[in-house]
Amino acid sequence: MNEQDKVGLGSLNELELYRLYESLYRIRRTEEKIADVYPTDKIKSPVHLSIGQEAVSVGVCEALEPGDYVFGTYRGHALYLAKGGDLKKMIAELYGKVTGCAKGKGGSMHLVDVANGVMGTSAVVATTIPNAVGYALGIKQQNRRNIVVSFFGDGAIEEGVFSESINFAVLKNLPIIFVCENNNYAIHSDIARRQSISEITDQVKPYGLPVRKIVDNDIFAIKNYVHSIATQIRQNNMGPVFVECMTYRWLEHVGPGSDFQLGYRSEDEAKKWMETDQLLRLQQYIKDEDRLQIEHAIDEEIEKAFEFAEQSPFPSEDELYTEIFKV
Ligand SMILES: Cc1ncc(C[n+]2csc(CCOP(=O)(O)OP(=O)(O)O)c2C)c(N)n1
Ligand SMILES: [Mg+2]
Repeated sequence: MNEQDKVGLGSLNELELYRLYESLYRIRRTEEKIADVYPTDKIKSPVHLSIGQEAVSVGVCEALEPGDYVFGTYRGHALYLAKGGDLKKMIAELYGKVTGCAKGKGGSMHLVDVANGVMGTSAVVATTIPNAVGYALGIKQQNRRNIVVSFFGDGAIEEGVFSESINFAVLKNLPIIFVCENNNYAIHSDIARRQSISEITDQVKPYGLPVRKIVDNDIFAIKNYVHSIATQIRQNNMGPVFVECMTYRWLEHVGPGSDFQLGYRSEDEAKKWMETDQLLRLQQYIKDEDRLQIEHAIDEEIEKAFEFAEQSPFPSEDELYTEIFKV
């Protein structure tokens, strides 16, 4: 066991460790199955896969309480599942079926499971950041002890609404954690080509909140840090916090394949990050017998979710004009 693992594992009990593994495994296998099925055209929306990045959603969500809330992005399968979102409803949503979590009207980029605190994901970069801040304001006004986590990519900090939202959250001392999943790219653009100050924490610090950068996709560091700040926020002695999690997308920006042929990044760069695979890292700490049992149960859960989606009907015509907002 290396030093980093000794420190990280030191604060986790066996149940917590197993939960991390289960969640990582569920997300990885679900997305691999999505990638397999995608070419059949049964999945009716574009898919932005998180393979390689799962540790961020899992590390954060395992540090939260069931009554906490998350808001995310179009790369949202991992977050939805990590927060306990219903797997069957997610797959049905991807298939465009009426049993989907958004009645088949939103697809992969618009996942929601309010009962489990997944408040929504959106195709438009940075749009759920102000939603999350507004929700945190509501919680504070109601004197509730829950917290909100806003997830977004490194590209989202380039939207004006990010600055407005973070400023307001600090000003009002809101119970929110901003989690930036920094995979170094916005579609095919490297952050070094987009930003004069490429250290995101240096850009965010002047807003007047604690900032922390966590390197290497380190799931133990993410969980332990988020748990400690969530506790402090709940005790009402800390306002917003910004956490930057360094991670890496293994597959293409959108779709199930790889994209090294495009030339904007190298396979060698990806290989280095693949060595930080948190699923493999955790495997060494789970007894083989237990691991096989966990994996078997989750494989079955995933099969059933795809069967459910296959067998569900598409929305009927009556659904065309429901859930429509008119100004
Ligand atoms: C407001 C807006 N501008 C541009 C786009 C096109 N777009 C889709 S994804 C993306 C990159 C975002 O990168 P990042 O926030 O780092 O997320 P990642 O895809 O890396 O997870 C862009 C520019 C969009 N969807 N919304
Ligand atoms: Mg990115």
